[in-house]
Amino acid sequence: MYFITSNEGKFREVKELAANYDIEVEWLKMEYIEPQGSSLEEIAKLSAEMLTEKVDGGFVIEDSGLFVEALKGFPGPYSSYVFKTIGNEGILKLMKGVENRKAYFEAVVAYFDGKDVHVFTGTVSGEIAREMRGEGGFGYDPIFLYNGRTFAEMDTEEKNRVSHRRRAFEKFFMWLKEKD
Ligand code: ITT
Repeated sequence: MYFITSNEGKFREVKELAANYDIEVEWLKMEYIEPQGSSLEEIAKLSAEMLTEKVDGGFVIEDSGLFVEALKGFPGPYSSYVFKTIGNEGILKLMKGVENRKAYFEAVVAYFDGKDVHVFTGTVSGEIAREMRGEGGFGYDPIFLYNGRTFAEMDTEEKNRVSHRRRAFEKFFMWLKEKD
């Protein structure tokens, strides 16, 4: 199955997750323009529909984001842009002196089977750390605390046990298996 993403970290995690279901995922490294939308679900769906025009056959994509409660859900659907601009330092700055550190990651998988687009969602709740910690993972992992450690302090296997990506892809893979 082709997984279209420009993000190597995502691909690495999904490859491992898929292996548990005996599914082989191939990386179609490609950057595509994300349409605007108010939710990740809407964006993932629209992106998949747009990509059906460009890619032959079935494929899967995933859109994800970090939602910080004290920032009213920011960066949410803008996570990619915010990461490229202000990054983790910027989020930590916005959160300086803020007591409510609650945040969650969401991942939305959109699968095109050659005919229709199917969507699967997963979330994981945690907190925004007070400083960056850890060398692993990617993106916001160094500032996302789960049970006292950041995602960047975990290896792929450990993050994959609890992550938003795991939860979304698990739903998708189970659905695929049941369908066969
Ligand atoms: P593609 O759209 O090409 O798949 P992207 O990196 O642009 O790659 P998203 O728009 O879905 O992917 O990602 C939004 C941002 O959230 C991006 O900056 C990621 O680095 C970050 N992000 C997504 N999943 C994450 C995770 O598991 N841990 C940390 N940061 C994550």
